[in-house]
Amino acid sequence: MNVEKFDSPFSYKRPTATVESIKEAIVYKLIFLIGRSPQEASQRDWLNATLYAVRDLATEGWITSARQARSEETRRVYYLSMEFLIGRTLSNAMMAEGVYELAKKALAELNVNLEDVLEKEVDPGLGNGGLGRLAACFMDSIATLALPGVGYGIRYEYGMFRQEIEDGRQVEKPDTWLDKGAPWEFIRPSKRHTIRFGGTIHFEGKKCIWNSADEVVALAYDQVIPGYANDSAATLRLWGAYAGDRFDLADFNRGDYASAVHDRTLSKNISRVLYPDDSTWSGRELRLRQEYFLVSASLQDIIYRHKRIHGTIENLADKVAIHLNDTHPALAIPELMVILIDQEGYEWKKAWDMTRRIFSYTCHTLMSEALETWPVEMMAHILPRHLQMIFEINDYFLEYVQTYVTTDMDFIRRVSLIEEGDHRKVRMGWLSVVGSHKVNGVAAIHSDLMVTSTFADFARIYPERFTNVTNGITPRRWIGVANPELSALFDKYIGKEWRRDLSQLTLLKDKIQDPELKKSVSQIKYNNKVKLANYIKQELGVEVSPEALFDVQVKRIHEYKRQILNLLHIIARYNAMLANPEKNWQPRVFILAGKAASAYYAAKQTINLINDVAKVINNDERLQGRLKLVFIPNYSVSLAELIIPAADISEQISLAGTEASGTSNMKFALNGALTLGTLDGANVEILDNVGAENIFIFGNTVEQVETLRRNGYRPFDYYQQDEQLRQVVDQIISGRFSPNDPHRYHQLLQSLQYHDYYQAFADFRSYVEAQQKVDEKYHNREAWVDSTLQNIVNMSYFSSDRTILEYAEKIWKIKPIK
Ligand code: 26W
Repeated sequence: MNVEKFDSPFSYKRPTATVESIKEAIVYKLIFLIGRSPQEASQRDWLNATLYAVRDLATEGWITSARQARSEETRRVYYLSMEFLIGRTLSNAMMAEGVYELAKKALAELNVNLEDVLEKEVDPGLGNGGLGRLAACFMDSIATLALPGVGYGIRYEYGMFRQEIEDGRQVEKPDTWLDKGAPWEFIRPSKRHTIRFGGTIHFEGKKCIWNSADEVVALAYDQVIPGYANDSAATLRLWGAYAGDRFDLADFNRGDYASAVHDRTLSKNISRVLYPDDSTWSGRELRLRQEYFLVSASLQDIIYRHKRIHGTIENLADKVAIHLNDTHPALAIPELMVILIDQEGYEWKKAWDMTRRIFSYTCHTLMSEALETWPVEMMAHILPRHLQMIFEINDYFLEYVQTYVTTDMDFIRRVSLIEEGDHRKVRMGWLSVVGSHKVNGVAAIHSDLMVTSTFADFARIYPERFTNVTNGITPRRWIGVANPELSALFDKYIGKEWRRDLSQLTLLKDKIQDPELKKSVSQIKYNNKVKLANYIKQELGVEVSPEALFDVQVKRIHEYKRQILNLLHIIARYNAMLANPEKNWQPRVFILAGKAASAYYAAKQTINLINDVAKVINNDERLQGRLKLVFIPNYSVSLAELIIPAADISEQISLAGTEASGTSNMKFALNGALTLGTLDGANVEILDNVGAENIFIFGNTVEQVETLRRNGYRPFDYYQQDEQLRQVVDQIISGRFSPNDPHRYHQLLQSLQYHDYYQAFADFRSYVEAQQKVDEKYHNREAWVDSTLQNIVNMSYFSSDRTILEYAEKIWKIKPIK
């Protein structure tokens, strides 16, 4: 961009990208912002100084692109999400600004090693899993495509817990990510909004008056999301609960110190933790308050900004698209209605038309039990006006259904926004569908199943509303940052454009038989395995050989993802190796990582079992090191960046019909791992893209799963008929892996044997057979590397740039900033 950056008549020192100026900038930041001399600076000081210097480079483009977007008065998207798993920012930002090598040299001249410094950066865990990481990939693509978009989320003081393993068991420790400061953020003291809760409502004529009972202030913390090499950036605005005005000086002066800060503590609790424990009423109430906190602050912000640009909200629906990342921010729908009607004086029907034009919603699950509901009683207490509005929306909607669709009372009961019963509940999924003009699933199979299962009734009412947008991942982070050697190889063969346009990977197809290329690809995989092996040795004291096949399953621990199926096979393999030690066994390292929700007993037991089995296997000398099992604690974005590029096999073994999409499956394949998976989520599309010879598919299909369920799934039959399976199950039950506590896994195994909803035993045989095929293929290393390359070159479709362009065109109707 060569235009004048700031047209007003003032001058300032523009940061430039040369080794000398970066070096100067870093030292300047170190001395004047951090207050340290280069002689005394710690690694963290250098990290922060570098971060500030690089942030400067991104900031100018950020300010100018924001100004440009305002001046164009174009339609914008606001992405509302309770989770953003951004990961570390510095490497990615240096690459976006094109200064990675320069900064490395600059630091080297200061006797500082960039890689060491990068390891010091905290990785904020402001999310759980796929949904949060997807939001982060989307922000990266929005910035890189220069689309007018803002992400809104919550600045949790404690993110996802830090997972420690003690005696094989998960222990949750607070994640104090803010202790080290948050150099990447800009606090916006002037951007604050008051969020109201509780109280009562009454009507004055037709007008509803809400007298709230308490208030919390939301304060904005902005983060620049630099676009890749485009001098542009997007904004991620996170809200923190602010309690500055909640300090009671009178109490304090009286010596009542506890009362003086009591209110402060209460209001700050709102943004204290991600996922308050949902096993208690007060924990769930806090979560509801958080969701409203995000929604109310963001909508006030959106409307304030809109009025400042346009001077009216008459054209709000033309200029604003608001996207709901799952149902968590669904309160935005009644919130906008309340603003339009109670504050702006709009007539109901007109407000509703505007609302529906503005909102769109992505569903990230198929399991109906995962769809959020809120007790009517709780909502009445915390958000009485919104509950009233939801009733009004429901009346309007049900009347429409009765007039135009059906008068079948059963149907009406099913689609009502209120679930009837002793404890009435508000159905947030239904509210999101009714209040949006588009609803999408996140992979082809998921979107198909949505309209035939969870949302079948709604697909009948609004067939044109449902659509698919298959998830994607950003190549900047998942190759650029995570796999520098593979990036350099791509650069050498096809140039640098793949970072901005992943379809460039198809250029590699012509070169796929080049022996030099094949050699490099397998050498790079090996090098990445060495790095991971070193980490495992250092952190866990377990020796693993990079010559072995690395078989990896990293994701939240959940029954539907079936880590237990993985484990059943590992034990079966262990038994087979002991029974036949002379056989030419393919050495394997099984690697698992992931967190279990703190109140999820079965998931925590699974972690315990993995570690118990690991202890036995890793210490059994009869195996001669040919089988290893490691559980890497505290899975996070930065660990994913280390683990994924080192994988040979990517385990995607959820029960068909349960994993909405999965996104790590895409990251693995793009980094050259072969998928071992069921026909579930995005695995199906990965199969379509890479071809059946380059993927290992096993297990029952969605149809077979349903048939089995309909006819009564009897896991015990599989147990009886499959000798290998029976041996494994008997061993676990008899305490083979937990000799000091032989009954430890009774309950876990009982449910697998008698009423496993996720049908692990049913897929066991076909999984074991697929694993044998993996061994055979790995034996022929040539063929393996060919398949690796086929995976890499066929991943273009899974770029989040493609995903975001689909959202922009089909759903948000937005265009890039000029
Ligand atoms: C109601 C509370 C709640 C909050 C978060 C329930 C469930 C969640 C999950 C952690 C949401 C999640 O991460 N879903 C994942 O979203 C990814 C992005 O679309 C998909 O690829 C995964 O299949 C899906 O599990």
